[in-house]
Amino acid sequence: MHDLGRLDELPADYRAALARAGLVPLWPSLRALLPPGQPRPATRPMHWAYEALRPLLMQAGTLTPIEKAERRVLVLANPGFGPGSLQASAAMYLGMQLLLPGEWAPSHRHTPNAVRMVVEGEGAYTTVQGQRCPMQRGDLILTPTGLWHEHGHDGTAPVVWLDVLDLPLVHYLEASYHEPGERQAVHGSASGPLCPEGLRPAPGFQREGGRYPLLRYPWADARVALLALGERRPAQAAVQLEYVNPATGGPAQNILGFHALMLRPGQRLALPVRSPAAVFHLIEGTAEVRVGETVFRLAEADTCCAPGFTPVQLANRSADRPAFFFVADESPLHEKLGLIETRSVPGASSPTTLDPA
Ligand code: GTQ
Repeated sequence: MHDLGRLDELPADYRAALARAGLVPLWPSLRALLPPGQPRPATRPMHWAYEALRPLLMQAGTLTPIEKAERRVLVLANPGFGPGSLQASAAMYLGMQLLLPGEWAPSHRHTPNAVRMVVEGEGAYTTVQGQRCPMQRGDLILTPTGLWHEHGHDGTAPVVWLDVLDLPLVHYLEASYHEPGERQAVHGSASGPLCPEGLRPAPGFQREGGRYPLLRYPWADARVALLALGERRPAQAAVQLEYVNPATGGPAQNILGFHALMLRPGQRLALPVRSPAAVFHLIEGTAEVRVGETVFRLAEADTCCAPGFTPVQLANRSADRPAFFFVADESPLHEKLGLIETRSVPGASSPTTLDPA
């Protein structure tokens, strides 16, 4: 492929005239905008060890009272987006949030969708649109776009959770804002799954706020389901559950997708190369995550991210215990935009898939 003309090859007076007219020549930027063969993601493979992050988060607990923070969060910032980055990938924001006993993170609602993956501690809860969602380790709690939410803590030790939001995308679209609210009246508890597998609420009998009938996905249930799936399908490599919206059968939220994945003892799993970026959070066990040429060793509560179009391999470093991951990715967004791509792993012989249909 031949080189295209550069900006500095153009006469200075011509460049100045273009700038005055609000015009920019395309050709110096064409290859960066449309690189050959595949995108050049800004997202870098990154690993955030909980052991390193935790003391800094606890320090934030003494440095900044909740009233001065509203949400006491350290953002897992991907340096690929420059210093001061507030994103993990193009569409995903990750933050570790700390709530101390007795603290209160006041009610608000906003346009970005959020989920919480509970990392440590007992006794906290999120109230979503009047539904009280207890927070236990590994639970997934949804706060979809536009729903009121606030966090409280009746326990005795710090509670930490991982926030996953589509904030970078919504902000890029100039659609991000929030509204502060009053403390919510609680009129229900989202303490268990609404329906067993194969059943879903019939229209007219849905809980209030029927677009999102399920707001809390308890880890205890997901873990049991993964173990059962692994046992019943011994030949299946990827033992994986998707968090879905029982009202639609589709992804739990519109923009980001969420899965729970189990690696059998000693298992190594090569994931298909896909267009969306992905985040891997180790709920339980000990694991290795290989992202392209980069290898991360994950301990419990560690988080890492992988750009799209990059081979990812997961491995369980334990020979006798399963490992459990929470996976977040941008696949619902790519599906909706018609951009989703799955490619063969390099070295494999099957052809590149450009059209998932
Ligand atoms: O808990 O509502 O990490 O509004 C970032 C923005 C958490 C929250 C974040 C938020 C929240």
